[in-house]
Amino acid sequence: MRLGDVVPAPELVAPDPAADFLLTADAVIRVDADPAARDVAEQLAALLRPATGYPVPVTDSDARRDGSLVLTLSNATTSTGDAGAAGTASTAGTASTAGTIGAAGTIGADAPAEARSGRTGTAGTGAEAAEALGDEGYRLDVTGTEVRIAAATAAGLFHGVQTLRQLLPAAVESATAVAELWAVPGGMIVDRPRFAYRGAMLDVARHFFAVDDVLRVVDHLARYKLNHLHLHLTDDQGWRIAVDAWPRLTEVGGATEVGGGSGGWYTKDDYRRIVRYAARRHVTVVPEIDLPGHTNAALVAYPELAPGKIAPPQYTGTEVGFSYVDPADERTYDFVADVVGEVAALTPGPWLHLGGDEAFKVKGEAYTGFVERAQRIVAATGKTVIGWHQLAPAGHAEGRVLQWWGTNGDDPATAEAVRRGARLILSPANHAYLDMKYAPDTPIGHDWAGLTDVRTAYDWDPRAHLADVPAETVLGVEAPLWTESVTSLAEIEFMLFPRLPAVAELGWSPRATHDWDGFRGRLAEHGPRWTAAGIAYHRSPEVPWPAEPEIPAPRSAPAGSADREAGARQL
Ligand code: TNX
Repeated sequence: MRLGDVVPAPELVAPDPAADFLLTADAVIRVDADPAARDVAEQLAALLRPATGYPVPVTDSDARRDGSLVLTLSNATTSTGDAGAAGTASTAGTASTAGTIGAAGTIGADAPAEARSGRTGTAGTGAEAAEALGDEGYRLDVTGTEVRIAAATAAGLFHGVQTLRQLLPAAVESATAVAELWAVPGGMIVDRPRFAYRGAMLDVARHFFAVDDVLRVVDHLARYKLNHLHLHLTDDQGWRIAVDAWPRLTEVGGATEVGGGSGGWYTKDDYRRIVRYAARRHVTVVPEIDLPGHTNAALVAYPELAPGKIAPPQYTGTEVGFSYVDPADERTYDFVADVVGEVAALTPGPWLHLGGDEAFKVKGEAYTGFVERAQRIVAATGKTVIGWHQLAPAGHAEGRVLQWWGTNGDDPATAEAVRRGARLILSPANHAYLDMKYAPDTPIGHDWAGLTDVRTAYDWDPRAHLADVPAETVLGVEAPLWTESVTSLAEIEFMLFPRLPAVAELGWSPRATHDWDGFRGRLAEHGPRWTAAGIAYHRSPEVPWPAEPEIPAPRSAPAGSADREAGARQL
């Protein structure tokens, strides 16, 4: 591994080839006495133990004991390598150069403007450094004697751990112990995100996915420093979240899915489990209740919400745009208030997504009037509204965010909503929709927005994508996975990998690092990691994957893996 071979590309990389670190059986993690930091340390230990077979105890940083891995919230910079010294190592030649670090440890004037804006101060000293690292940044120092991750927050430490994970050999992803030299390339990384909102969406409505599948998707997000999981919880084909005041939503509305399967739904405890698991990984859950369209499952359960009060038939097909809750009936707003209220109460994050897309039969003022009322209902719960960009014509609500999913990059209604105060999440369907096929022969997926190979997923700029909107109104990016044709975890992973890391890099890395050739080279090294982690990915021909298998044999090799064993030292 080289120090810069990280996805998403770090902001600043200063390799020191003389300072490689070797993780050995006596490794100890020392961490500050802060519960959230301690939890990150425990997660690092849990990551290292299976593959290394080492005990990797976690201790307090004030314990009188050497620790080879150090996680620290305070004292962000009294680390082994001071930034000045490390800064003399040129970043030129690393794949992910985002500017250089000056001799005094300041982020150099040649760093990209966006990397510096609002981030004065140095990467090298005391409180200023912590401030420079922000809410999610971290600094990683690797020397011959220790690995030190410093950050202002536990989230920053967590992201630093994900970087360290990628700097270890691919075999670190193995669930069983393997013989390997656990070397980490020496030097320093200072890193922080370009955008505050970096997400992926999973549609659990078209096909239902069990809690454990969702947790694994959270792991995938966390690996690539994505910090939001948007769950599309309701649609024509199924209602997936329990609402106490309206129990038939799940009992009746949860029993269907595309293709006629038996569907499923999350109890409140299931949902809490997802939220908790995500929070530990510094991922915020964004629940979506899609209104007023995409509501057939709710109408089957409660015909009183349907126009004409007549229950429609269950729907397990894949058409869109035909269903809607009756915007002219007061009962509809009781329903919205109950559902939004219960979902908001279950959700610690600040967002609540109202959908709003493809409500073709609710037109003009009926639509904007419904949305404005629904926005007020959300605001009353203390949450901030997100909606698909179709919400644009409705009046502004404090803080609201529109999620752009168009394909032409030009929408006067959205630009006007931004002028009235809306902010944006970018999910252009022709780049960021992970349900699009990679190529004509991709066995699952759609092609209505075109084919999306890895380069297409990677080659766009969220800040410059939409016409007539100021760059600073872009909160970030999200990669949605709609699941009309996606039926299993393996299929989810096939669509996510390798494109999810491409979108993650757009969300995290400074624009100055953007380089297709550099990206695909770095990405290629992740193939063996995914294999070791049991992730079935799409071997896109655009990426120079190393030959598989690359992973040393497990301690007890499964039958038929004799060729894997060859060359691997058995423990
Ligand atoms: C459009 S994108 C939809 C979804 C479909 C998707 C399929 C959006 C907000 N609505 O209902 O699942 O296309 O790609």
